[in-house]
Amino acid sequence: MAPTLALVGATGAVGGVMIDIMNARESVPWGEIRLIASPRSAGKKMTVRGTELTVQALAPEVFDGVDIAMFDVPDEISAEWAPIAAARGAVAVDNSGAFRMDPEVPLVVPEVNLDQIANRPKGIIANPNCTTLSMMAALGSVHREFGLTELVVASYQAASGAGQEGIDRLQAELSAIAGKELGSVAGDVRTELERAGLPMADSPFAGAPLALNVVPWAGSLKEDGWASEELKVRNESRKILGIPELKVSATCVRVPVVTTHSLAVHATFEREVSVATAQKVFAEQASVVLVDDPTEGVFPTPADVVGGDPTYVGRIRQALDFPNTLDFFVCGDNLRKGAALNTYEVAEELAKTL
Ligand code: 2RA
Repeated sequence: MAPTLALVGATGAVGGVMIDIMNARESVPWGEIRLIASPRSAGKKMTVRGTELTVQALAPEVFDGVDIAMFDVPDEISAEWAPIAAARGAVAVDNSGAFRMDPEVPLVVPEVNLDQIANRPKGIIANPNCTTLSMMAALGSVHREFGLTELVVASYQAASGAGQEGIDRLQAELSAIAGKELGSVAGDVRTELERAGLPMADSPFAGAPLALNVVPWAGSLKEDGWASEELKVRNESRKILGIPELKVSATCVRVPVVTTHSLAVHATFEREVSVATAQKVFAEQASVVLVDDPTEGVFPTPADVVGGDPTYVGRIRQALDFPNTLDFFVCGDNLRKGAALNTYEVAEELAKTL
């Protein structure tokens, strides 16, 4: 019998992208699809693949008969409800941070460690943070070829990583400064935004303007001055790639882009590298698109790739002063492969095994 799928958090931003992804698929492996959300959204009607479905309130019984439950909800909701779904017989594929570093929960990117979906003693599979995910398909492919040993990355993270609030804030800031000659005097953007009724204290971007600016902070403060996003890149990369001792250093930066995270990657390998081989490896990886022609000024940018499923890779160079090291730039839609799409791909792969 075709498996039953539940989408928990159906009415949220990532839930909406998930429904778009299912609607765009040529075919899906599901029999019944259940949409689940908080009691506040229960009763809402949403159309999935031409059928109008009624959103059900989150409750233990809604998981009865469910084979796979995708969770796109805040950490605390996943922490409570993914185990309930698993206890009722579903495999939970969770897009929150609640289980990512749990040693009994695999952290899966299908292009890199699909085999791990079978290793799920808690009945839960985790989806990585969008910053890690945005580079992982590309990084995994060159790791297989050359053997990764060290990773230094700088992220250029979009406002939508901070949710709808982040998008709204960036749009409001851009509207408030439109047409004004700002950016040549220290503090003028901040002053103009405050004057326009956008106090920095209300911003999700660490109290700094995002318009006409870059903000070297994403996430919450952790020990020794690290931001949570930076530690996620380190810990999750190690777990996904299966290299517990991988040397990683990340600096996470927010940029005035609505959607699509980018990363500048400096990756060192065991074996000798070449740009030509790296380009071939990227080009052969199904979910990676090579956009790399320096002679023509061709490289990926968020504005050109947003809304796409693949990871886009360009600016591939052999580091001049570091042996066995490649520098490259990746862009990936943080709401698609970075969140909804990866979760859905894991669910589809699971469906083949049930
Ligand atoms: C961000 N990676 O961009 C986070 C979202 N999970 O803020």
